[in-house]
Amino acid sequence: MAAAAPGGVAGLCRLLLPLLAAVPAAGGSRGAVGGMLYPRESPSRELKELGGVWSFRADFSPGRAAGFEQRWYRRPLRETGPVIDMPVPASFNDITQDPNLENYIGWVWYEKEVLLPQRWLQDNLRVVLRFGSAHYYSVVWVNGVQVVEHEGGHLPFEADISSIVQGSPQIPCRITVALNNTLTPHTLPPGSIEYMNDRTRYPKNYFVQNIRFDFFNYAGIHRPVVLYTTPSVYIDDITVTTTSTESVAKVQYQVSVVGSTFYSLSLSLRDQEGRVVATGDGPAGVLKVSNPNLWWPYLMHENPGYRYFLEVKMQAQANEALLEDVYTLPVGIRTVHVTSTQFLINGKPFYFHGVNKHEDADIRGKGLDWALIVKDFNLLRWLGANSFRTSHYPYAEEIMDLCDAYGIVVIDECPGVGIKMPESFGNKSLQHHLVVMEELIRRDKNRPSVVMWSVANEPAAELPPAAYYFKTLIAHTKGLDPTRPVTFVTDTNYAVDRGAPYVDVICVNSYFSWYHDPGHLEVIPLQLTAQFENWYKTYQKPIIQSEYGADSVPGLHSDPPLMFSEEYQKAMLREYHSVFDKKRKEYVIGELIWNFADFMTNQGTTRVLGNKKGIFTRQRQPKSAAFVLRERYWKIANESSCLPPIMKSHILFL
Ligand code: GCB
Repeated sequence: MAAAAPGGVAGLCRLLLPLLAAVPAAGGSRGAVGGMLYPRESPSRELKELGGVWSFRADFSPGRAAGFEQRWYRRPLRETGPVIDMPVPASFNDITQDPNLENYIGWVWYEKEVLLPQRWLQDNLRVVLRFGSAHYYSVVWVNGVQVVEHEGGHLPFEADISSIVQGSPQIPCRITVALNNTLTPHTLPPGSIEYMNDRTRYPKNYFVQNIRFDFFNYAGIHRPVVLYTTPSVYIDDITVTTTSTESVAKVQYQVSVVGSTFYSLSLSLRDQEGRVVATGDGPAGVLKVSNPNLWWPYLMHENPGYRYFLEVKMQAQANEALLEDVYTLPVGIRTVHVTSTQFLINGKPFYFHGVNKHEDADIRGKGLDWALIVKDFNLLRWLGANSFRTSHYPYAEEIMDLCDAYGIVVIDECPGVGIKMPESFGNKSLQHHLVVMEELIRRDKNRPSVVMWSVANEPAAELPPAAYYFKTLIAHTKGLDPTRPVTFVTDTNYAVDRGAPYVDVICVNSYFSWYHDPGHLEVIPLQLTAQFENWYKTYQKPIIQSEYGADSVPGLHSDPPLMFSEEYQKAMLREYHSVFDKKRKEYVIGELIWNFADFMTNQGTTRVLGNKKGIFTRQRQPKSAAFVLRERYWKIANESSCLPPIMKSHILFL
């Protein structure tokens, strides 16, 4: 951040912190209230997408407070000053040529005017405004009335706006969003503002945003914004868990309804041919499916990602009208178990051969982009990858849907990345972290692709408060979802890691021959073997190599291999792989390359227009390492799966 902001950090924090503390309406530490079902059309629900061009203004005023002081939300944004066009969804940083906007810190304002269909304005109908995500702290008004605020940049939030739009049917519905990307020691991820007071070196009121994570802190409305309707009595949440033997599966369900206590519920589970395979009624029960088609990971079965469809129908009497709500949830039947040496999906050993990703691309930053999403899934399948970790924050629901559908297994990570400062282990941070896990599990609990929660990446787990912090956080996560294992990803030495006792699977990152002993590929076998043996001897838990990698600048060649060349990246892979091949016969249950694609970071002396550890470039072209990995992943898949050869060749030509 290079902008001088009179009022600087004090002004920003005065503005941000009172807002975080004062209104516990949605964010803060109040806990996740109600359901957060993905908005889907149904006979009783309509949906209107609000993507496109929105009006936008960054508040460059001293202290960044003009928008609140002048109440920009009360009038159309164009009436309170100049506006520019801003795409939604997208990060705002890379859209213009203005370096001040690229590196902006503080409040930005978005606005969209929408016309609602007349039929949405009747009684007994609920109109909901939903954001897939907006980074980092959001305050939302409709027609000048505040409807929701939310802390956290990667999870959805919504507001019932019926009373506002139904009270003023003449005017278009004006949606105003104020968004603040400031990170503090208590946000997730954490950060801090540093105010540079040395007037001989910095201008007045100069400050920088410090972060301890390695990706650009893109900000904006990153995921779809939609308006959707439900009846005023509606299905608020559905929770499904599954168990199975070979011949019969049990789908346990729980449905919550809001708006009335007098309602009836009927459920039917259909297979992919549309045949009803089980029915039920009431808010909780068990559906039995004989000869179930299980949900299998990609390359583990010829029909991966099999999903049934659970249609939930609610009927209620309200104001002398019969209201009906229908919601259909995809359901995958599968089980997950962890032993001291294995990760079992449907009782069979599963080996994670996959990647770590980022939501990141040219121009759009972290904004959802369908072309990129589908391209990435094609590359994953081309590679023979069966899994990824959502490093280092929850990914879009649209991405998770495709993981469910294609059978790509997910380690679902929350934004607990860069937790390094002692104050980020305090009660305030912990309370917020608990809420984030509630929001994440509420969103993703029904996804068969999600097989494990990751509560953090590379925290300072050696610090004394880390013990209580992770004990509490992991216990809370298990309480919310007893069906999935929990981990966090560590780079702390096995002997001093205070969080590791509480995880089910050890996920360890290491960069031998890169950050340690740079240039010395020959140390890898010894150091990596010792790493695995030390962790296993200490904990007797299965281990995933959750990161390993080397930067390579595409087109840079060197033989013998030197750092940053494509050859070095390949050679590093081969050294790691030879150790994985020995240890996967014992207790190593996975390998996830860092990283799937090059991605943007803050500027620094070790970053060349971002992090270059991708096996694909940022534009998704393969580097040499991608071919090495592809050969390996297909070999592992062929050894361990029972796919018919025709299926394999079909997939190869995706
Ligand atoms: C890590 C981090 C990841 C970084 C990577 C690197 O350990 O978990 O976020 O990008 O190393 O390339 O430095």
